[in-house]
Amino acid sequence: MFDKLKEKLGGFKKLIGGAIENNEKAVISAEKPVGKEDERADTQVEAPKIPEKISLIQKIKAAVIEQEFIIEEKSLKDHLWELEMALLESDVALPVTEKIVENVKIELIGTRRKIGSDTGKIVENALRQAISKVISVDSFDFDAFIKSSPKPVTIVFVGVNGTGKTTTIAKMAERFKEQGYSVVIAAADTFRAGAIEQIERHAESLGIKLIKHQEGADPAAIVYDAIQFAKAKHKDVVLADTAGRLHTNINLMDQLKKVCRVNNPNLIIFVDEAIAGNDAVERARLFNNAVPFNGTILTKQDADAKGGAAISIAYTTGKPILFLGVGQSYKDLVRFDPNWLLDRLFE
Ligand SMILES: Nc1nc2c(ncn2[C@@H]2O[C@H](COP(=O)(O)OP(=O)(O)OP(=O)(O)O)[C@@H](O)[C@H]2O)c(=O)[nH]1
Ligand SMILES: [Mg+2]
Repeated sequence: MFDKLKEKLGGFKKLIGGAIENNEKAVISAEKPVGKEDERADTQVEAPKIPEKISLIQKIKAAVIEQEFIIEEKSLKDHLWELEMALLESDVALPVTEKIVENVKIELIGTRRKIGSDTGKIVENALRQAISKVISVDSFDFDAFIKSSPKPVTIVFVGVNGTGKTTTIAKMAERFKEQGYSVVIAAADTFRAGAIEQIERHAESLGIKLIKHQEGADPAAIVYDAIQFAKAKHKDVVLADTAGRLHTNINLMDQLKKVCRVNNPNLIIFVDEAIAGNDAVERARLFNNAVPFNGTILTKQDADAKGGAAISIAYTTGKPILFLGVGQSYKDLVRFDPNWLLDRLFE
């Protein structure tokens, strides 16, 4: 998981750490200033954004008097460009890449560092902060939301073909069961041949009630029936499977809008696969325009070395990643936590 991106960030950390150390050496070997006490006050500049230019006297004062040095943009410029390339090669979307590079600049340039401090750590912290800012969108507490919502809670899963919606519903059903909730599944993919049988097999092996109609039936009616059943039998959660569809298929997108309009679900979750990289990010944006969703689940993270979708999707849609699918078994679902991802990237 994330191996490629991890390697690239590690490379950047070394490169830029070296650049900072060279910068530090250059400052230390510079001439001593005619240091007077009152000049020190001049160097107490405010917490910098990205300063245009740092004067030689400021650098020397910081280095000699205060045993600090100031990180400058010119010593990092080439490496920041390499960071940009590395992020783009890892399928991080362009606006997200630009934001991360900008954040790294803000974190590093113009800041004062103690001479001799661990440059690797300094760069790592800057990168962590920079990436953290783009992946920590809205801190939606999924479990607290379910707990506090009137029951039944209805969740509709949407996305393009084959991304893992049905498998994710089975994983979620298992997770809800473990938390003590009763679950009903609505087999609302009546479009793809074999889809009803597929979700039926999952429901049977999980011991969960499935509401189904025949192939070709109206998916909105199936979700409606499942909600009525859940109300009558005091079930806690309704999970609605829907057919995979391309955002360009107007008829199928209209059908999905109808499912949501008729049933007014508590949550709509967009499911896509991490390995789709930038495509997943773009699809998320387009689905969100058609059926505004509350969050994303990224599947097949176990097969994705690049990590670009996980980094980009929340920032692009403004909606949080809720879970990651990390394998094909029911247990292979992890709550998404920005720190979990950052730890994987820098472990
Ligand atoms: N490695 C891996 N495979 C997964 C994961 N989630 C789903 N899959 C696999 O992806 C394939 C498609 O999964 P489905 O759940 O059928 O996908 P879907 O979105 O419901 O597909 P449609 O109904 O055709 O749109 C299956 O072979 C799953 O086992 C995951 O997290 N990791
Ligand atoms: Mg499916």
